[in-house]
Amino acid sequence: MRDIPSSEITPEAVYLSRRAFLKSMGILTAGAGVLAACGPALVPTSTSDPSGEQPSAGATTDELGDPLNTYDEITHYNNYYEFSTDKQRVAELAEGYPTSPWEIQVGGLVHNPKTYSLDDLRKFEIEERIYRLRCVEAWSMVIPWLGFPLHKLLAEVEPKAEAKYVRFESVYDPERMPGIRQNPWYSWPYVEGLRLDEAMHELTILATGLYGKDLLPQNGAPVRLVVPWKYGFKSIKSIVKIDLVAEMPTSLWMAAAPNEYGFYANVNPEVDHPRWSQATERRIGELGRRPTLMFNGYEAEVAHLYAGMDLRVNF
Ligand SMILES: Nc1nc2c(c(=O)[nH]1)N[C@H]1C(S)=C(S)[C@@H](COP(=O)(O)O)O[C@H]1N2
Ligand SMILES: [Mo]
Repeated sequence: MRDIPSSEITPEAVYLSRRAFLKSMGILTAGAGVLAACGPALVPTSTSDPSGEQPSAGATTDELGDPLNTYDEITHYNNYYEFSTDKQRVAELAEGYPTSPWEIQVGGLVHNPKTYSLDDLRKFEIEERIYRLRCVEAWSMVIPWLGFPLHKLLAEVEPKAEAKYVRFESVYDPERMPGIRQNPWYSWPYVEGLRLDEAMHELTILATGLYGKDLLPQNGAPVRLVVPWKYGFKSIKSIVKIDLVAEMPTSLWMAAAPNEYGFYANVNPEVDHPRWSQATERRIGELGRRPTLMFNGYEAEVAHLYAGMDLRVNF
């Protein structure tokens, strides 16, 4: 999609096919009014949906034709170990978690280190991206995110030539996060990493919302990473720090169990987890199981990043 010229005079056919293409990829700019420059765009207005209404997104399916998960499913079945290891309790424990004001410090091997406020993040053009999220535990959802490509933020800070990886850190707040106190053996704060070319890929986004609304705390408000071709644990929530680094960062999961969770964590039906098969998955809301797709169905877009690599070694 980077190669599509944005010339001033776009013939209608080209425009329509571009729209159709972006739509087929689940990529369309959010409609006017959604996270527009005005209003408290990144500040959640409430932590529950008192009306119980199902909000709507720009499409009802992903590009493969599979339906979106409901807002209730996406906001009430969560992995966020800082709050709880019980997926169905995260929403209540995270309710009211303060996510404004917020700062992300972006630094390390960059020419222009910068601390981003919520107002700074609101200046990026927000797009809707309908992505599959495939957890390493072999369940999955289809989620209509709002966000912007991470490469746009990285371009502003200008990575130095020595920068080879990006390291992300989540907020560490044991006073307000009972899961940190209950699981002290993990190497908090939650840390994740990407190779720089993975971080620069057009599909890699910083998400600020879903279903046309700002993120709720349980989904990683006010801003989290989403890398759709990798297992869900790479999509780190509630980010406070991003560093460009020379060496491969050690993630919380690599530190916890290096034989089970590698750095790459690309969705791969042929490389099983030591304790379970990754060949199939349970789509939340469906009966039975469905086959897991190579790179979670994004093989055409990302396979070139791993050309010549042994994906069993680099799991
Ligand atoms: N900080 C932090 N980020 C996290 C996690 C976590 O426990 N803490 N869990 C990860 C895992 S395992 C998954 S599957 C996704 C779940 O995202 P969701 O709850 O928004 O669906 O978040 C990821 N990001
Ligand atoms: Mo996960």
